[in-house]
Amino acid sequence: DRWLMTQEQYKKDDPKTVYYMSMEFLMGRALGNNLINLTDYKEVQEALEEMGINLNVIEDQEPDAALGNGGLGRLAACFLDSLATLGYAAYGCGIRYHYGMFKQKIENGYQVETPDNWLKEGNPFEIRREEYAKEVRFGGNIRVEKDPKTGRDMFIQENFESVLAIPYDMPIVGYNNNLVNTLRIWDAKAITDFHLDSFDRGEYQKAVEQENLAKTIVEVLYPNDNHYAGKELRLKQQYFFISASLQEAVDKYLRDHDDIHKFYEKVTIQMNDTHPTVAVAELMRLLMDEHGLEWDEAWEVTTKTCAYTNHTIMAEALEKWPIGYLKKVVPQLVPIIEILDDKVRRRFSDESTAIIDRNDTVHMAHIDIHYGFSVNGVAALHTDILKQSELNHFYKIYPDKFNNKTNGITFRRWLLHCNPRLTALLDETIKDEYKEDASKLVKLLEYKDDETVLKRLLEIKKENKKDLAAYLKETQAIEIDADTIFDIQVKRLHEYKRQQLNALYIIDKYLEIKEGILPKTPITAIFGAKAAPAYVIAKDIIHLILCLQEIINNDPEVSPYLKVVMVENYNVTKAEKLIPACDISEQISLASKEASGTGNMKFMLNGAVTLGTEDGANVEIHELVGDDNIFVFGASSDEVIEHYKKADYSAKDYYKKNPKIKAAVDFITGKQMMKIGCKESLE
Ligand code: 26Q
Repeated sequence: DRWLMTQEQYKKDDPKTVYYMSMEFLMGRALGNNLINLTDYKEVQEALEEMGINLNVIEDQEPDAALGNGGLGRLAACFLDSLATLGYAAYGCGIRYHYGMFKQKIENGYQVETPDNWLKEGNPFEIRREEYAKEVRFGGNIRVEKDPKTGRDMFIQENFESVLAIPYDMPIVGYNNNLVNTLRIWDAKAITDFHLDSFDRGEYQKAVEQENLAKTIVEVLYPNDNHYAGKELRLKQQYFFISASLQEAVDKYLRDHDDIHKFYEKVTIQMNDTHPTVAVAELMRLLMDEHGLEWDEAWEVTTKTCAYTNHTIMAEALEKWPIGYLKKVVPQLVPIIEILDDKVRRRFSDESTAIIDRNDTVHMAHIDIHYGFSVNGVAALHTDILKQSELNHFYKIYPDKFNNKTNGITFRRWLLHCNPRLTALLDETIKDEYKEDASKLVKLLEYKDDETVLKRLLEIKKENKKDLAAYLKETQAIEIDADTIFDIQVKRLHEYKRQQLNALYIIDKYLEIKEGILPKTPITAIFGAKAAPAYVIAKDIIHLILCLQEIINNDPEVSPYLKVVMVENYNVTKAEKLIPACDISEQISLASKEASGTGNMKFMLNGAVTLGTEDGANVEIHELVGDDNIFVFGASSDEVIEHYKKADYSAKDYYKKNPKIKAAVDFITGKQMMKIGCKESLE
């Protein structure tokens, strides 16, 4: 009822609508979060309790909706919660992958990937909307014809394959405001039923191919995080959900408005990284071919509608497509992209801002920057780096387009739902404004010398740690002690995030303990991380951590003081259990590389101290929480960038000069590791 009411209200009020376009929405579970946002969690919990049913047990039946890799996908999910809570008319638009992020098993010291069949038992949190189905066309060739009336060139797509895009809507419940927005994810269905109506041979073949295309297109999420893989199927996925979403955005606008020239007054298309960039060309195409606008008119509407968020400066993550791929998959966009390139080249001679480069490769970020009205980074430092180095050429041309939007997290999932004990204490002390307005948390400072509140905080942390210990015992048969320091690094495995640095620290501690130098308080080092299946070094680092777990936990001299735990299959639900139980939050990326980070915020909110570098949003967290709560080390981003420029950093020199570093590195290839079958490639 609230969902329908919200949509009717939007229809009446006619506010501007934002379409958040994202290849990923890492939603996690819906049940507990929806109850929290409806402010019905406690009541339902108590009612079930009276019936002898534990709500947690019911929650545990729900699989995570893991339609994302990591930070970028989880950010999209947090934004949907916040947009609904703040009363914005917003849609999330994405893909209904039949298989989400792979499940990670640990077998004999290695990561093994298994498929995530999350829809196996049905999904009660979605409604199929057959009535909004859209046709999406792929491939074929383009015939140019003069329109006899206008004399304009018309681009006609022939010999294409079609897929029917069918939307499924999931409710996004706002917190305590009776509003419900929509996440619309598209599934694919073949248009022709080849059993019935395709008798002649050519048609039959085509029908089979279309059936196959529909099946493969939404089959699985690409499991790469912060790494570009130029796969044709990925491009098909991108065009599939973008074309369907834009067709619906335009149709919806025209149901209530008659002047398509003013589309931008009521619609913003926000692109989550460059993955949805075909939207720029597709919107141009729809406006010209389907709605009769001239090039200049379509251009004006498009450039006032589209906006782009950048999430990385790393070269290996920048999306570039050979024009040949685009000709094969989306030939209808190629003439448009060529004109977009031509216009840029006429205005700016600088090769570095071209859309199609000399090797006939299309730079997706360049399309977004030239043809969108906004380019934002995701933390102050990251935006500065974009402006001053990575995208400096563009910043000089379009200084006003660049802006910062430091990432954030929803307090509903990352505090109210995952940490009911801390929530209760906050409710008792600072009441509940902070649930909708994070800045109200500062009120807690009034209690900074209040012994009873401080004691409660310690007790809450201890209880959460006991819960985590019980959970790890039950799920992985690992025993840890809640009286030790829980030192946690959970995030995707990536060299720049430096789990290997944490591993070296653990080896150093191990060697110290062996020499009789004991830590004041015993340490439990906890990791959780998935490696992209083809990322060999990342998999080696997981193997290293698992070998350390084996050696250290089974060494009776060391294990009373140090233990290592690799949590299997780290995901949103496990994050909700780990984060409230953390003492030390590891945020140790090589400065300049982590655009923002969002785990850093979740841990800080739940009362862990941070050990981190001056990277991403750590910088802003540092300014807010001060030196008592975040312990900063390592090179600054300026220093790192300088080292790259001069190419003057030699890891080997540190290895040679520093005996502790040498001992830790040598341990990795030493006898003990080989004895437990640790593979030699770690060398
Ligand atoms: C690209 C092409 C082909 C296949 C996959 C991809 C791909 C997929 C996912 C490229 C990048 C990603 C994910 C990037 C990501 O998660 N970036 C993170 O975004 C967070 C939210 O802004 C930041 O907090 C992190 O710092 C940033 O690493």
